[in-house]
Amino acid sequence: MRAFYTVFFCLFAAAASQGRIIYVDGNAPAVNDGTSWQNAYRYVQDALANADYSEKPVEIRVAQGLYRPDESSAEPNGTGNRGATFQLINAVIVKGGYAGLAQPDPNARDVRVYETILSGDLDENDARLANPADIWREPTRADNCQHVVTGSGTDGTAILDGFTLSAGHTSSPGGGMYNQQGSPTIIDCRFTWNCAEWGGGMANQRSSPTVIGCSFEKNAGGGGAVNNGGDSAPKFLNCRFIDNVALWAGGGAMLNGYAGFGSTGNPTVVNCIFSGNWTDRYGGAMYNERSTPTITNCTFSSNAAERGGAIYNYRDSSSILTDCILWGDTAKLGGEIYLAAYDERYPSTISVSYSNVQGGYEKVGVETGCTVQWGHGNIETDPRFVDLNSRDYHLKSEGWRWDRNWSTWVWDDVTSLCIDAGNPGSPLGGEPLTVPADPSNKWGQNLRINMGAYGGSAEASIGPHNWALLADLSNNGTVDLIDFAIFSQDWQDEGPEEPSDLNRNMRVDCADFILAAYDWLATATWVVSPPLPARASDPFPPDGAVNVDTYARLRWTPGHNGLSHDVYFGTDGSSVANAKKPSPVHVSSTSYSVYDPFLLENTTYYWRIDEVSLDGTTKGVVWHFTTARGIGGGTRL
Ligand SMILES: [Ca+2]
Ligand SMILES: [Ca+2]
Ligand SMILES: [Ca+2]
Ligand SMILES: [Ca+2]
Repeated sequence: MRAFYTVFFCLFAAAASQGRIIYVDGNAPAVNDGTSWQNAYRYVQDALANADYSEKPVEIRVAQGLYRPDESSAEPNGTGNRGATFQLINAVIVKGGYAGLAQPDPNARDVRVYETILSGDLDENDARLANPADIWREPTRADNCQHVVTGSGTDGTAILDGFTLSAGHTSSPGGGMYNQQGSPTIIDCRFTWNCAEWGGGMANQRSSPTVIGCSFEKNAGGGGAVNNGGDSAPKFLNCRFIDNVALWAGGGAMLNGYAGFGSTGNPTVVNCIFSGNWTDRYGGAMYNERSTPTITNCTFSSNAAERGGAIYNYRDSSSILTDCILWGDTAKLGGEIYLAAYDERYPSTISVSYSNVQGGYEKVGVETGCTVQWGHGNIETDPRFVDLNSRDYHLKSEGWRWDRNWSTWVWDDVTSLCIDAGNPGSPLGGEPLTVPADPSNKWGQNLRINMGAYGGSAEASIGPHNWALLADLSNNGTVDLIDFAIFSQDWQDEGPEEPSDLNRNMRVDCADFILAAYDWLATATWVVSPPLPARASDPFPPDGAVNVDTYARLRWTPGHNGLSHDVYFGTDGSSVANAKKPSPVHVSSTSYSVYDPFLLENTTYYWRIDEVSLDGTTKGVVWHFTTARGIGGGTRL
């Protein structure tokens, strides 16, 4: 799948860039024909109009600055028409982020440094807001254009690359971008402060755009950032969904399908981060209705809802989660996942495997008739994100971890259990096998794909040596009969991403079994042996006591974690010291910390208490005492 995106992207990017280039720069000195930076158009609409009747492919380069869809050379002050929109065109790539005439090299490109904004604020009067939940009723937005960009009627050769889309505002779907039967390619764009009834940032109706490397921040609507309906099957790869809010229905970041709106939305979501999205309804990050999203290598954290802090599946929905992390989301019901039924005929399901889900299987909210398919390899443990405050969801590692602030590989004092814990049969994708500072893998080793948004990417953390085991299919830290059972289930299966396909050649056979055999009965380094019980102490009669009554009973203070006590007792000190079960001096195994011996007068006895737990035995020290010379002659204990 990852390879597909790369090929797809390169193909069309290359094709489009071989055609003629049209230039746009709002700072161009005069109204021009767009043939060079010096002769650049001032308005994006002029370039689109030119491209529309030109021989394809065409590339449009847009310099930094702000562009509105109602402005053109014919209407330099804008028409104020709320229906104005930037309509994408097949075989036309529109690229923002150029330095333009403001810099010595106008072709210098950096989409963040030379931000190129497509804005729906036609009257330039939008009030600044702190909370995206306030956009909907904000009067200064009522005059904004409805869809900043429209991709309707396009295919993947219509490409938008490197823009900020902002201030779209509509009581219909798709404030930032609306696609009706259109499947454009959207790369490296930022959707922010857009608002719509459905899909504040983007709405897809019978549309399957490919959305790569985009961020959706602080958009609002039913489905705060994105709504997918009408059997749309868009692809979201390497995207970030941050602080979006669903004002109704739910899906702080994404709403797939909705009964009042139309059929289903079945997106493929890979390597995406969902953080800080919220709704006081259902699905902090994602709401699914009659929909089947496929979610792979994604991280959900700090999303919030009334039900389903991360994901809410309703009415005949079934999502498939693999290699994901759902941690730190909150809801009254179903902190991470909630499954709701419309009625008994339309239950919903979710399939989860090789994922780290807070609360685990038990905390999934499940209504009557709904089912959780809890697959192999799920774990529940602190994912050890680098920093929650700055939302750095890279995974800490004592091997190597990508530091996004310094753009270099560093290491931490702990290692995330999500590293090398993804599906063993999944290709590593873009994960590095080594880092430049460690070409021979002295400090790290990459065996399997990681869980979370950076799994399968060039920024995937590398664990220390022997951190995980290739054949630990159950992710419990050892390779044993549980893994063998999974292996048996997969035996002779063919196809991608079978967990037991350890050499990842699409077939589970003897070659994989040999790899599994290498790991047989091995233990991952992170498996810490449970503590043995503490030693028994505080003997009674006290160690070395004399003149002890022959009716005395032995007592001691049990060691912490001890479940039972092996009592060794006799008159030969070295026998008691060295005895192991079975032995004549092993006189009792008891859960009580008391033993009633038969004692003779004037005799020295030796005893030892071993504390026993399921994890092992802690041998005690040898104590001794001596009994009194005659009945009644000693101290009554
Ligand atoms: Ca406005
Ligand atoms: Ca890995
Ligand atoms: Ca295992
Ligand atoms: Ca194989």
